[in-house]
Amino acid sequence: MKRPVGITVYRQIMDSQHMHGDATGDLSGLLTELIVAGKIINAEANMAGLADIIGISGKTNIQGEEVQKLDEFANNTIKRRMARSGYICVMASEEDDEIIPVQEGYEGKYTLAFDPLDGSSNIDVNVSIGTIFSIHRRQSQGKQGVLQDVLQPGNSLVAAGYIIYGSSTMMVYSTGAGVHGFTLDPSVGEFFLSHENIRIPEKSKYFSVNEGNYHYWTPEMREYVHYLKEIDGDSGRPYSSRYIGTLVADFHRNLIAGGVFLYPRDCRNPDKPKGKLRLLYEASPLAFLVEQAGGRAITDQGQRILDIQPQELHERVSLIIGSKKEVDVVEQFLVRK
Ligand code: AHM
Ligand code: MG
Repeated sequence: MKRPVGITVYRQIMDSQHMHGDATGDLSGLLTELIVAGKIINAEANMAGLADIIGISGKTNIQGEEVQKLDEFANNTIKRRMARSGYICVMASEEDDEIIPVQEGYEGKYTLAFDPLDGSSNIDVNVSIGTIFSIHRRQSQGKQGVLQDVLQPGNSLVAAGYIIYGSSTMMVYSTGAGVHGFTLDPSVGEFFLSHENIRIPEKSKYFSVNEGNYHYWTPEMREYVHYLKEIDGDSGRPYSSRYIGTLVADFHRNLIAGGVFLYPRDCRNPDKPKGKLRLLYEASPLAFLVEQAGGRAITDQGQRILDIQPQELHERVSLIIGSKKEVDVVEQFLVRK
């Protein structure tokens, strides 16, 4: 049978490293470690449906332990691999309250923030899930990294991306020179370049939002979504709705097919309206990717996501992200007030 001949993700990473004369190879090494972690998580995700019948199949994991929940497994896999990689000085994960130190003697010059398994509510129902990551250069001088090293805005990201475990497994990343997508060929265990220099369509007719929250939104947001559903052939309305409930999957769909994803602030608590998604390892890396692909990402107050200076590790933010012209329209509704 014919095998795909193509550029592997490793080749692409090495090629972009060679374009930077001063590169030491650390970023390439870091991305390579993440890819290995992604492959391990992918293999486990493929077994997710078997977890409950593990007794029947007689399977235990490699340490002979009881099988862990998939999100815990993903978190532990990344932490263990990265703690001794030598490329990072500190980590932050959605699953850990505090920053995660690396092993002594292995401190490197980057930082890593990640959501080990985004879309956890979709794990048990066979819907796409994914790992999202953000890489910054360290700022502190000491041995171990500190909180300030991970509290950096998206505009100083060195690299960001995700691995999506779906109908096929893909890795999408950027080091600031375009966005590239690679598809895993499970028969050879290799990611091959399948989507070179991804450009998000400028316009589209799709929107992704949890409309169940409609009555908790601001009037501007309600007006906008109402507008999308009105009939107006000239502007292509009504738009079609697509909502998976896994940020990385909704984002990926819109990145390829065009569209706008919205998770506005929730006014259930009117004194302190908040977004749901996290800045450091959800909004910021995807904002970096979307801008690299020609799209936009803002808050529901019109601020560019990449310009937000994080104040805390698990800070939440509202997110409007996707095709440039679609985000422009949302912005017009927001500033109408
Ligand atoms: P998680 O990190 O616990 O999986 O939560 C984040 C997820 C996102 O992937 C998704 O966009 C959002 O929560 C869906 O939220 P809702 O169920 O409120 O629509
Ligand atoms: Mg998440």
